[in-house]
Amino acid sequence: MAPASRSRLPGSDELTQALRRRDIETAAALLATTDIGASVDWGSLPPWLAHEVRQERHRRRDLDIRLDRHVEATRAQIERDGWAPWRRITEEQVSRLRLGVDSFVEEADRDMVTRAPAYLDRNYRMPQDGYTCNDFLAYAPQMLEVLSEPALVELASAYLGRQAHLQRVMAMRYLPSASSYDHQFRWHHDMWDRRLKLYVLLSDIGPEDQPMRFVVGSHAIKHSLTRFRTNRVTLGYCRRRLGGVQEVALTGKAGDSFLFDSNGVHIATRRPTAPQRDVAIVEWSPSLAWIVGTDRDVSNDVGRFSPEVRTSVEAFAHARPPWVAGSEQARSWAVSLDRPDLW
Ligand SMILES: O=C(O)CCC(=O)C(=O)O
Repeated sequence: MAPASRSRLPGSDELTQALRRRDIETAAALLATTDIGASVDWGSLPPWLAHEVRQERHRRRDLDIRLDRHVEATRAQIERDGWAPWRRITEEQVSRLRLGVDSFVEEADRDMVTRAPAYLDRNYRMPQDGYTCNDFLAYAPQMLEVLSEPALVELASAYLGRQAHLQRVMAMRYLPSASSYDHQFRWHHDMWDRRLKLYVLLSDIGPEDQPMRFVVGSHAIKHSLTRFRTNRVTLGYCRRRLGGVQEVALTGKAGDSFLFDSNGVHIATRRPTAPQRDVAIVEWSPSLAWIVGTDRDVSNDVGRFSPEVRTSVEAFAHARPPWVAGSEQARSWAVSLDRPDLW
């Protein structure tokens, strides 16, 4: 008996035709309807093609939200440049959040968990002289005030063109260090396609300190599957794809904040003589894949939010974080690559 053809394309006739023509835009539009999505045999698609459809799907705009004029200007700047400044948080918020950073760092030091940047631990110390917390709400409940600001949540959904889902609330402390060889300390994108991040400075960060730098306009690059998986990006690659490179450093006073699309190419600068640097980061995804969640019970708080904000937090509030034993998320952060139902 002849072996089954490996190139057989799945799903509805229309979708099959679109994929044969490599008309990814049409394929993605068709995939937006659940019926087709549910009947597609994704296993038989070549991975590079599935990747392209997924990228297209992530960029589809299903929502049209009218924003206040100032917020719309911020959205338009992110659309154009990949980043924009956002509002300052108060000094009181800064001091409370810094206490949250102190307490997760203390715990990471006590637990002596040292890892390369990872996704499956609640918090850990990095060999690169720094600390990461993947559940900053557990240490700083005040982050709820920051991430539930209605204008911010509306902006996130408007920018993503789909319902924004809160995905992860993080904090990082970097000590002075020359270590800059890998992970977020080299040029990278976040391997997530279109996603919005709020980046809040919790210490003053000047251009000569350890700021994050971002390649303006690089959020628009659609990386090939190989590039996406290996995440080896360089300024030369950005230059080739964009025709030039303009970098911006996210510097400012403690309390300043920024928004950026994490598909954009960025890097954490390290300097051996710079002061310790603290930031908090909030991620919103257009997809329900890999919603990290929190150990904190936020159900009462969520009940008080406006309906729009509540919708953005709901999946997060109910998710079982990957560091919890038996969590279905423990497998991998890259879950959305092979979960078309979650694109
Ligand atoms: O900590 C930084 O400055 C960079 C953070 C980063 O690379 C990221 O959020 O993906």
